[in-house]
Amino acid sequence: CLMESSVPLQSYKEAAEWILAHTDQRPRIAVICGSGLGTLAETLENKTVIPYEDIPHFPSSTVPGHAGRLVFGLLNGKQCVCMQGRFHIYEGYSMSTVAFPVRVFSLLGVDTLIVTNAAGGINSNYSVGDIMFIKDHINMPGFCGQNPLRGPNEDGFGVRFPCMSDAYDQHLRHLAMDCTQELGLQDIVQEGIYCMLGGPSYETIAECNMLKLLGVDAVGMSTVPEVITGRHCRMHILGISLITNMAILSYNSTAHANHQEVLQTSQLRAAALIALLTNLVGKM
Ligand code: R1P
Repeated sequence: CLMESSVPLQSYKEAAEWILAHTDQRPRIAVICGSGLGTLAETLENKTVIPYEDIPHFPSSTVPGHAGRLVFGLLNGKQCVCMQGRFHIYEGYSMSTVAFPVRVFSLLGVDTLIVTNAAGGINSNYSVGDIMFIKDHINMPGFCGQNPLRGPNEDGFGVRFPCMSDAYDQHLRHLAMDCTQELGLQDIVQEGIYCMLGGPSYETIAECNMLKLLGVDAVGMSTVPEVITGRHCRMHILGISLITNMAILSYNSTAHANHQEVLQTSQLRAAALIALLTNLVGKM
């Protein structure tokens, strides 16, 4: 098992103070854009764009489809901050480093976190291009001790033993469901369980079948660290997986999972997701 190294409290504070000094915008909503989903940030009005490398202690994005910038601006009239690019443990970051921006957002005054990702469909009723609202997750790396809250508890952010049975806000999920009806997207919407694996190798056929047995609907390599950290500091969370490819469950399949396919599907559905989030944020 990997050891978790916790981030010093001072680093969060210095990052937040730097950001507060570089923008007048004070959003209460943060959006983490998954693989290939960063175009949402382009649609904000009155943008302030801050590259991650300018912010003290901020990690760097190393994955294609993750630009590595914070974009502040108005989405449907509401102040938001978008992470155009997230961090993953397979990049070599600890869980707490992956979730570093979430605590910084909390210090900025953010209380609602929308987390998006590209995921592989495990549920056989799903299709490529489906939008899945996450109702629960499985922290597979957590089974061997990987958790962003590992290490001394920061009482200023939250309690030592946070509850996770309500990690994904039901009210936000229902609101998002209403938006999909309004936009005529109901036929491509699902609600399910997301499982995080460490990556970067995609799942084997045996692993996919195991996840199916466990009741997993979609699998990916992200989201869980940010959600645990966000719930720890009492944020309301909406999780959205875009099903960018179907997991390979049969040894007869000739398909091969690849990041190009993931990015292509993201591009295909970017407009629908942008419409959904724009509509939703307007209702918040
Ligand atoms: C694999 O194609 C990449 O897509 C997903 C996986 O987690 C992995 O990083 O990206 P996001 O979860 O960041 O959307």
